[in-house]
Amino acid sequence: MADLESILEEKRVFKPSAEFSKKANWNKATAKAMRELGEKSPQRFWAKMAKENITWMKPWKKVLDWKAPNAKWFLGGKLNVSHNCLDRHIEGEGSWRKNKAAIIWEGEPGDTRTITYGQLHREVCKFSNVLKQQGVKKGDRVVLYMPMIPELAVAMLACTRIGAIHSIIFGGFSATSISDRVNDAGAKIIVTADGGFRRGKPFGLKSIVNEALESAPGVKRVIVAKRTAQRVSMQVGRDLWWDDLMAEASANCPPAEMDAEDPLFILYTSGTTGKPKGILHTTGGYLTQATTTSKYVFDLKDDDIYWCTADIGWVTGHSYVVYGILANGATTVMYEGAPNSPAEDRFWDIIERHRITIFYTAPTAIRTFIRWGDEHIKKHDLSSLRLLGTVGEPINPEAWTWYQKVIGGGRCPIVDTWWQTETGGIMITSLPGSVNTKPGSATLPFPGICADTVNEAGESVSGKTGGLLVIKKPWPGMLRGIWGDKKRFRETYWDKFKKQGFYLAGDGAHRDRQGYFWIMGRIDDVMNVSGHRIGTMEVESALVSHAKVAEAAVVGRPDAITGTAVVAFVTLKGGLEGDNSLRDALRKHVAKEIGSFAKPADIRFSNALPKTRSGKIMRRLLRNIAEGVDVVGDTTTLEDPSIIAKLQQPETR
Ligand code: 7RM
Repeated sequence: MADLESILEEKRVFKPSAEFSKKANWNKATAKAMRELGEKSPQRFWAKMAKENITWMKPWKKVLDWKAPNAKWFLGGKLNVSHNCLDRHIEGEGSWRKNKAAIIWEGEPGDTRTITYGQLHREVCKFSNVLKQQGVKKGDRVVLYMPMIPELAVAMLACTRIGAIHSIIFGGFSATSISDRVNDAGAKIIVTADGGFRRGKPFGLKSIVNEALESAPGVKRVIVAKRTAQRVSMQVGRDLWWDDLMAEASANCPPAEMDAEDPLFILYTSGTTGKPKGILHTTGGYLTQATTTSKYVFDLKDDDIYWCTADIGWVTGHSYVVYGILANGATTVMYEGAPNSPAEDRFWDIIERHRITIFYTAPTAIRTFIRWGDEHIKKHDLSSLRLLGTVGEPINPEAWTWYQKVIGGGRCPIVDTWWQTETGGIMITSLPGSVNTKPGSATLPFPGICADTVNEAGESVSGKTGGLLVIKKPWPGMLRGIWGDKKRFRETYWDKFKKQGFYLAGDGAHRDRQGYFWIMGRIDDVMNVSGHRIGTMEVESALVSHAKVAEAAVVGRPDAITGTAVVAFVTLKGGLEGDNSLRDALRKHVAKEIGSFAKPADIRFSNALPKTRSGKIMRRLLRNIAEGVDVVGDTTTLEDPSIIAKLQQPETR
């Protein structure tokens, strides 16, 4: 890697080494050819990828059917996701992978399991039969609420094997969040575990499911995997143990022949209202994009040991812990717990012991490692690493260069990957063997992806001011809708540029003279806290559901570690006074309603909020106040301008 230019940080350019380029799955010449093909004809590019990277039971008849906002990819094509992730690696040409590690799992207490492709196939077939026995049919929704244990991957793959639609709920979500999602999806079955381990302690999951099910009467079955051996209460006739069911299950379960456009999974994500959106993905297009991007962005080779630190409960875990990686026949590492358990060097210890070659994590984690200090890293041999990746939020150039130097030893290319739950797979990224990188830029669209920055009129813009990030042409992994809400799907993503048929990503970005993308963050009322999307409205609804709260306004404030910190302005019901114990109670309440990760860092009480005469809260002003900077811009529309000064007073803190 050569540091070509310096002085101005933004101007630094890092070139992939000749050696890396030569061996890369796409070298400079192929990458160039693929980029050209993708520009000339995205359909031809993706058809080529679908043919080369996916095993189809029946070929498709037509690549794309596009009537904005509805896309169908690979029409008439038949395939099965678990067949692509498992069967094709243990039979025929790929059969040598039967005894290759599919998953290397490490529990937080230090226990490890290595599961070969042959073993994973057998477990998945058995659990497919368990699901069938419990009455699960093609198209049924199965909710998975589990810790980071191999059973989660087994359950996902089993769903795909029989054509059931999984909806994974991250293990940090509360009972209320579970029942909302279960009811929205109309799920009749939940797969969970007794609990998991985090920071040296067991936490409960089944107990939270029990609470959730009081408000989700549609659920008739709960399957419980054993992880912590803590005592749990099981409801007779409804709840069954994973191990008991697996002991009886046959290991013979042929994969169902699924249509390319059959639903594959739903994943709930935050939007600008209090109600999360069930993002729907389908089979053929999603798998094509997840598999293709895994192969060329992470440059996956058969001898790689790849580790993505994301929880499977987020989209990154779906696409880049499980589907995209296993479809390539690669070895994926799964870690159950926290990065500082038992000590701050846990990740580096894992990398050293498992000889990890590719490491994919989030900027918020990188900033945390910087704060913890380099001494934890120096203790370990990280020379096995050859490629690094980031995802989830913009990475500041200082964190990027630290990552490049201290973790990558100056020798590993960094792929900064921009994408969303909605896009299914990576959209803007460097290709490690062919794209020069600049710290802080996600660089260029992946071949076959037509991304741009535009003004309000939908015209391309370049230069520092930037514009709205849009995707101008359909792509295979794109969401096919919001579960049960066609109107919201159109309104959220498509109405803004209806005439042009562009997808509105909800991010601002600018492009530099080389066409590199610099993502500037969300333009809507969605906060990005540690790479997790949380709607301001979601937190507000949670706060207002507390008996003492009259009104709440939530904004994000830049934070050195988490990217954004949640700041809540709260007005209390008649005559009540706010104090620290109420702050605590409200934080706990938000944790209960949504999950710990959504807890406000800062709660400020006030007897009024800044509103326009029409009653709209002026968040722009609250953002200034939360940041402790002067309130700038127009305040003439405020109903009561004296509120600003009151909110700035220290006693409201
Ligand atoms: C994969 C994921 C999506 C939002 C997205 C952005 C932000 C993600 C990057 C990024 C700058 C990146 N899905 N984002 N990756 N911003 N550079 N490389 O995170 O649905 O949970 O979030 O995350 O704002 O719109 S997500």
